[in-house]
Amino acid sequence: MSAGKKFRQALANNKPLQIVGTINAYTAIMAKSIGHQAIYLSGGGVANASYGLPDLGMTSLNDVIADVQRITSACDLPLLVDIDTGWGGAFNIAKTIRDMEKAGAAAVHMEDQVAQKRCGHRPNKAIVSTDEMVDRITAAVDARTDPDFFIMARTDAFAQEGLDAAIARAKAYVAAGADGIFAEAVQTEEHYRAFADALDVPILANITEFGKTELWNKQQLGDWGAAMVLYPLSAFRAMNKAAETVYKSILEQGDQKAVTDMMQTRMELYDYLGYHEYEKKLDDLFEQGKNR
Ligand code: PYR
Repeated sequence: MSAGKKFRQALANNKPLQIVGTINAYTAIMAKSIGHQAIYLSGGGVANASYGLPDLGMTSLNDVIADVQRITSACDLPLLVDIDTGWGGAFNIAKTIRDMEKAGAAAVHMEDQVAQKRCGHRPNKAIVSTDEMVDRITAAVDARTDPDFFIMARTDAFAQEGLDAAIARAKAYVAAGADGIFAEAVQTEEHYRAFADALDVPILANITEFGKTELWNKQQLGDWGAAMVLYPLSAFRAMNKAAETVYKSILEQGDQKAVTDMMQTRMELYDYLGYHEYEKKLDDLFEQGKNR
């Protein structure tokens, strides 16, 4: 089954589908093992975690593809990838879609911000015209080879243009072939319901912490018409806070005894990796070698 088909099945089977950010291959394995059905690679996350950069359009297709490949090699859950603005004009966007499919992504979201983009929950975003975004979507949809590869349009228009204009844009994006709509930085039940009522494609709610949206429960969001709930950087933020605490403790205390309770143990680490099966395989291979 193609990655795109898996994503569509997960969407059909979960109302709404929770999609958790997995900043690397190991956390993707953990998310699957815990029971999640779909995972996410955040553009901001790649910039921050893999390159030490802010989410300001400084990473490229190849930067993101490298992380996509690592994750899809290790985990077969359907992966939704943030492709920012698609990284260029029509031919660049076509290449982005083909490369994402080849790298094993199941779905992407592409936004209507200008190339010099910002985090969706920050002020002073600028967006391109509806026509320009429609051209981006047309190029993306035309380029996909797997008809199930899921192409989501993200609109950042709510912050600048308000609800009605954002919905009008979303309608134009769906008419151009978008399979779903990511309504960025909308805030209330009224907003979610308005998007869901106006459109007959799945709507994504981005429940990112410390942003413009409250941490609504998936049950509420599902009742309001959201088909997908995204937690783009939740685990990453927690990992960072834990790392900060550990680094400080080692410096201040001279050892790590005070923080071992908050650490994953060696065995827990190994269990997610199937470490012991790998080791047994190695032992078996050496045994066979000896007996030859
Ligand atoms: C990000 O995490 O980068 C999003 O765009 C949601």
